[in-house]
Amino acid sequence: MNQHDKLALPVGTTLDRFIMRKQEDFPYATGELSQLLRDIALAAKIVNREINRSGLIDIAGAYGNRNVQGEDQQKLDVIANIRFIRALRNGGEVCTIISEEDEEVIQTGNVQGKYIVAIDPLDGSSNIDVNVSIGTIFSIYRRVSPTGTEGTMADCLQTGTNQVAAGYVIYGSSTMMVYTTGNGVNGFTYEPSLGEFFLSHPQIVTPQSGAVYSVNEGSSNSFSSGMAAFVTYCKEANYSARYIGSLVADFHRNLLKGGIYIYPPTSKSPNGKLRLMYECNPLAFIVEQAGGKSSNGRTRTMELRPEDMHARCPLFIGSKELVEKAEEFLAQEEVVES
Ligand code: P6P
Repeated sequence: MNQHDKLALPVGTTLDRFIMRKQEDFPYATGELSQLLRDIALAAKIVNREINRSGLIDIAGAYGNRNVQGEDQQKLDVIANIRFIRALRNGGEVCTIISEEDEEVIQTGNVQGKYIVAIDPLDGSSNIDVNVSIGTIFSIYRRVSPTGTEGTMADCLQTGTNQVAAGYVIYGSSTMMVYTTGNGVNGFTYEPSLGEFFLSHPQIVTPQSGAVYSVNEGSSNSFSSGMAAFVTYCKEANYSARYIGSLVADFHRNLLKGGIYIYPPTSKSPNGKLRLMYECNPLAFIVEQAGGKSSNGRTRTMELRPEDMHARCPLFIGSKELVEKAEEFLAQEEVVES
């Protein structure tokens, strides 16, 4: 353990200083991942400003296009996508990007870049016009192909266990960036007047259990018997139902207070609605680093093999005991139905 580990960095440390000090914990670190994290934070500051102004200038509302998901693209979706791609391209560390807003991979031209980024630039964007918290979710992988060439599909379709970093930005009552590089989870709160993120939630550990379940019960007619049984269990245990309809907001609350978020298979979304590469895997990395659990109801999220960049998967994520309880109910349905 070097001297830095002994000195847990104090609340109020800037994100820049935190990244630099943590890099010193890795003697062979060359600073590229540190720079990449800074690039993401810079784009987040710019997007934060656009979001905060969106009510005042005409950039809220639908863009008139539909993204690869067939969802109405909101103007801020497009702006956020442009901002993050530009920051990652200009930063030079990323060779290829997977974005929820783009059907094809984005080659940045940085053929010497060692990293791949999978990103949902603005998740929950349907909530923009009603001033509900929204978020950015990102995963970072090291490329497996040699530098000097464009990133390949093999670089992009890695399992979540290969992530070198993951994080999210929540644009809420305050804006926060929460991320992990595999050594715990830390949260930084943005001070707009200073233009800085400051360490506010060091070494986040999620409660092993909780009394909150987050699922859209409007889809309950198409829940499996095991899923329906788990929801009944939660009601009989007098848990609170909390569903904001914005993944990052629901996840963040449950991470700090305990609880489970579920997007199960439904008749409308037989594989669930959420995307493995830039929604489920990054949050799974974070929750595991915070002592929680994430699966598709049976298999650990980060071990799911991505069939394509925009593959969907069911998501059961949050406090370890609640995820395991939900998995028990699903396992029982297999026994009953087999
Ligand atoms: P539903 C937002 O579109 C999103 O991707 C997540 O942020 C959110 O949790 C989920 O979809 C809401 O989906 O089908 O419950 O409206």
